[in-house]
Amino acid sequence: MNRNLSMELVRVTEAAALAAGQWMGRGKKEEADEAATQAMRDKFNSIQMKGTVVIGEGEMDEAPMLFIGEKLGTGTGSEIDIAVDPLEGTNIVAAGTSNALATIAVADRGNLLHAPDMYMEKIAVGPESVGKIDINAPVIKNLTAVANAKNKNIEDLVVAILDRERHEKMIQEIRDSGARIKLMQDGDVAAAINTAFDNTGVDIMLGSGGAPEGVLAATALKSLGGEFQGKLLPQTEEEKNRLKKMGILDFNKVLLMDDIVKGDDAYFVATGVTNGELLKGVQYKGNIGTTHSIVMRAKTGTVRFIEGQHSLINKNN
Ligand code: VTB
Ligand code: MG
Ligand code: MG
Repeated sequence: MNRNLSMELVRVTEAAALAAGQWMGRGKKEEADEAATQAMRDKFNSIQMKGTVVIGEGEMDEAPMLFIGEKLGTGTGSEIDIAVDPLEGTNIVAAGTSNALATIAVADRGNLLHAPDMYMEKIAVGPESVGKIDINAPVIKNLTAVANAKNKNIEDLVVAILDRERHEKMIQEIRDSGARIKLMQDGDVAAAINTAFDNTGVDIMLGSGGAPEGVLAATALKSLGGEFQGKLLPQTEEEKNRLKKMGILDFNKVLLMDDIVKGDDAYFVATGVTNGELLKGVQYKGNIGTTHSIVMRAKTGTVRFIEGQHSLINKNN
């Protein structure tokens, strides 16, 4: 892939964030999602590439979502795999809370996990804890390992986990270990990335969330030198059949970072929609929209923070 692709990709998430940010706090998550999706699709289609969505939200008939199998780009240039979440955190935007992102990951064709939109069990950590975690190990073991790796007491750790009933047991185990918790309403992509930045105050992310979000987080952590492990969690026979159709037969397989993102020619890009620990949300003033994005490439490990000022009247921005 051409390294200049990174700027093209930032335009895509910036456009989605600028569109979705208008819906902050209006209680309308579907409208926010649709605005992000449309903007993303439009911008993607102006990039010279042969892109295919391999994991995202929705399948074929669920328009206007960017569906799995959808072709994006001008149809000329390199063949690439795309993972998308035009608006990661629709409820976040509807409520105006923290950590909503417009986000995408791309890699050479065949290199991103192709899976249905279902739940995935996840564990994510930053660079210091690489090689110390195991998604199948008890919570206490992972937390002890991360505390040791980071030269912290277990009581000093902050574990990010989605506030869901399905996590009741895990939350109790975290509390029993003595570690502290950041319960999230949504936004596990941001939480996973946060583990790689000390100043965000998140040491590890645990629990299950969306599989597309898992692929996005894994690509980011590959670029950041962290670690991500996942396990797909089909809930029904129908979901198992969808997995089989996509060629995934061993449902219990631990998906290591290289199983989710093969090789290292991959990009992760996100633009903040609402304020988060790492990225600010979109700010509007008159005809100007200001965005904050992060762009990374696994191959080089370069991480760029990009602030954009966009004219909201010039439609060609
Ligand atoms: C998580 C969360 C996302 O979906 O992946 C979640 O991080 C998983 O689904 O922001 P449930 O809401 O059913 O737990 C989101 O909330 C939305 O994509
Ligand atoms: Mg979404
Ligand atoms: Mg999402």
